[in-house]
Amino acid sequence: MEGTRQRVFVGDVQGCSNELRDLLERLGYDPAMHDLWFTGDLVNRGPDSLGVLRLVRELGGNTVLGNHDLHLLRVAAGERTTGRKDTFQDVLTAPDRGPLLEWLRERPLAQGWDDAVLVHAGVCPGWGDPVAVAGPLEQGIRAGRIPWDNPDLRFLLQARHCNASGERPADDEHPPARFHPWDHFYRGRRTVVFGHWAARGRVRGKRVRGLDTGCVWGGSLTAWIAEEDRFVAVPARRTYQVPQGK
Ligand SMILES: [Mn+2]
Repeated sequence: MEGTRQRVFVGDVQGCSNELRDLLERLGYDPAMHDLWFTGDLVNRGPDSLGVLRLVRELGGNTVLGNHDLHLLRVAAGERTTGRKDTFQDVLTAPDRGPLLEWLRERPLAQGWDDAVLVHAGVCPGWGDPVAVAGPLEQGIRAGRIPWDNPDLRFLLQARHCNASGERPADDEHPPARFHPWDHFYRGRRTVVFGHWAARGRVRGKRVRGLDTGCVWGGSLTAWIAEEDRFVAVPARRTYQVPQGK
């Protein structure tokens, strides 16, 4: 593949800047050769949300928004207060808070290529093109009106299980039998790259690649190189959070 640019997709970093550096070194990351994309949730729960945002921008990386990224934007806008487990205070008090949050606010919710689609959590069974679904939601976010209660936004950001109609269970950890992981119903042509589901871990399905391997929970940080259909991972240096529901 020499001479061909490669897309490198990285799973949920959640403030694990050291592991991100480890992974980039393992990949031999080269901006002249690689397009760097993230599955979202760059921030929160981990030790260095600020460092991750700065690093991703310096590297010329890009991301779709995750639920934690949007939570940060809502807190910064005064729409929400921080929770006990939030660890992004470093971003809120940083001297470069303005440009970092502005950059984050302008990230897409879905990004498409001829052969792939990147979202944070999932693609709903009823959707045609997830990028078209995301468009108006992105416009709202950029205009400072985060449509938090919009079911399409919730699906993009938070879905794990759903039924054939795209409805999500009340309890995503112990769903009734008619509910399955959302990709069970996925019939699209393009490969969906996603994160958000650390408990499920790495997924290699038919036209689906899941990359959240729970680095912040002491798992690993995983990348998928699209042009080689190859996973690369580095272990977490330590367990930053003990799982007890997110
Ligand atoms: Mn998430």
